[in-house]
Amino acid sequence: MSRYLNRACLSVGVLAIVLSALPGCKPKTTSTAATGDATKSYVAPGKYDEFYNVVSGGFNGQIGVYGIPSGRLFRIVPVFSQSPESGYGFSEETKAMFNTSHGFVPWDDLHHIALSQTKGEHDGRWAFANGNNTPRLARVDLTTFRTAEILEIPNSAGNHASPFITENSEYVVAATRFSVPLDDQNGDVPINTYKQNFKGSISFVAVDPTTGQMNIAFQIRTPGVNFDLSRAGKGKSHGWFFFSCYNSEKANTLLEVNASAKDKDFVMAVNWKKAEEYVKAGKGKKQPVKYAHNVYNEGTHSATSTILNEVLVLDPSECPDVLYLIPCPKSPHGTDVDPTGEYIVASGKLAASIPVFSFDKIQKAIADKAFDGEYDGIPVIKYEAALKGEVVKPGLGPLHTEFDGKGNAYTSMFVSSEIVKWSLSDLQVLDRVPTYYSIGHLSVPGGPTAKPHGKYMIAYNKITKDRYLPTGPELTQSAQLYDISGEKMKLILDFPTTGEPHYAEAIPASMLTDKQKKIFKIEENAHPYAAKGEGQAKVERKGNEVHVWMTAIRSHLTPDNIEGVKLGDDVYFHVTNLEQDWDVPHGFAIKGANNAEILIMPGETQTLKWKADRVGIFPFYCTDFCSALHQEMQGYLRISPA
Ligand code: CUK
Ligand code: CUA
Repeated sequence: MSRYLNRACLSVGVLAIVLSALPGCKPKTTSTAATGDATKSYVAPGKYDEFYNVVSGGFNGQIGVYGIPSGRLFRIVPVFSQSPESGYGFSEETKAMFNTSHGFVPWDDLHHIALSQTKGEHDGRWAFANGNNTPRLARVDLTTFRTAEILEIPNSAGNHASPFITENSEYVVAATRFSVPLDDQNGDVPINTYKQNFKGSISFVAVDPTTGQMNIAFQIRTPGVNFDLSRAGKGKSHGWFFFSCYNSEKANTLLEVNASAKDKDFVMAVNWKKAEEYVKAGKGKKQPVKYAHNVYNEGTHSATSTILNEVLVLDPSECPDVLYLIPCPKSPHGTDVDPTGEYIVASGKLAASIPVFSFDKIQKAIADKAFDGEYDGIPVIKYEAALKGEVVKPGLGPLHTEFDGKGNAYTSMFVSSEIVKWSLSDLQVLDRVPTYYSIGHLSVPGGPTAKPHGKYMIAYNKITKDRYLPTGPELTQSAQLYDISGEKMKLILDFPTTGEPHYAEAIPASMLTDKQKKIFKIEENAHPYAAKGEGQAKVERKGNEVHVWMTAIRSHLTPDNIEGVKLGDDVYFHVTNLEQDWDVPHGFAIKGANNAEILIMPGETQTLKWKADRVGIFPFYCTDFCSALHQEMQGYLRISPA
């Protein structure tokens, strides 16, 4: 039981409450109370889903791509994890994606998705994702569903409050979950000197509007609180970010008694437009620090990794009017902004209340200096001065809120295992439905944008228990689909998911389907070892390296008899897929190589490296069924004594 809960990124304090709320944690008998018309999730054979659901995989480091309303899984996109299936992270071209300032790190904990936006609406270009452990950000290209870029985040110790995005994708943010001595401080300090030595930091990562490439525009150094989650303002609040922060006590051990000693933690409001002005005025200091920036190039079909050496840091004590704090009930988790940008919904997960702050009131409170003192030099806005009101009797353990664009909000309740629908205008609860069990995030298609699509809502639950055929102690994860088109929310489908989904976004299928048929033209292939026709296939020796320029086309690999390789040689199989039909990959594997396979998309070149460590004959073959003569796509490598 505790294993399941520890897995969720909810702090330990909530454990006690959950354990008491789920007596003995016995599975509830399956309820049909909220069940709606299951045919609404039915997508007939051969028909397309209405939405793509881009779902974080949590500890599997991947993104799952599902169809809504069917719940069918289409793709696993490896982001922060190697994929022996595609060769991502194993091929010579993609290994560099896992480079960091401290070496090769082929795993991370991926919690959140942010789809790119233009004018507050999805634009279908990129999906951003955070690496929670080794602080990193990734960008996935939605025309290929492949990871295009990974950026390491310096001055961070866990990139949880990330990658939330502004309404024109100007920035994604990356704020540190753990406060630590930052990179330019001496890190070798007693842990109990947290209060003096531990700091936080927020990175504003600029997104190139044409290429999507990320670069850290500036960082803001902050007091040593723990940043949990964030949302950008939109519409009237565009120019601001809102972060939930816990551990305002700055305790170095987060037993409940310490971390939640105070009644209130904070929402931090960050005026990033103002911060930009300070940057323009030359306020920031360049701090020497090392971090990796890895980019996959679609011309050379290869990733390159660059180690960057400095970052611009703003000190808030020299930049007034950028940071403000708003008190928020115990250990706020989610902080979400409604489609108009006026309401900021925070959730104190150890509380049974959902405070709704008003952007207009926050602005007025700042103008009137309606402050309740300072916290590390940052003005604390009076709770009542910022508050529109609290949702009346919402339930227990509020976490995350999404919106339907019709004036309603939907908040996940981890402890009471339900979703509560409430009205943004009068904060009255309108409906509630159970989830099975203990929901974390929820997702409404377009829910975090200015124009939600409504219609469906997906719950990503933290505890599976009795919902599916058990598969040993490791159960599948449990997502649930609700129809929210009417007044009452109705459960219409359970579907299993992989990894541990946290956040997800959904986007209308029509925005992406036509973009998928991208063809990498063979004549534009700029890979240094591309064989652009069978006539260019060859075997070339350079010292103890053997480079095989190989081509794959239905239905042969060329060359298919390779001799002259000696024991101890490094053999590079550079396989170019000559196909120009967009959906015909070939695969490549060789007997006994201590590597993976590679999958090569049409027009691309990928390289599998193998040190010849045994004398003999080694068959190789195409691993991906490609035609009636797929089985005939094979050949032999001969390794002779040195
Ligand atoms: S978190 Cu997992 S349930 Cu990491 Cu966004 Cu809230
Ligand atoms: Cu090529 Cu199978």
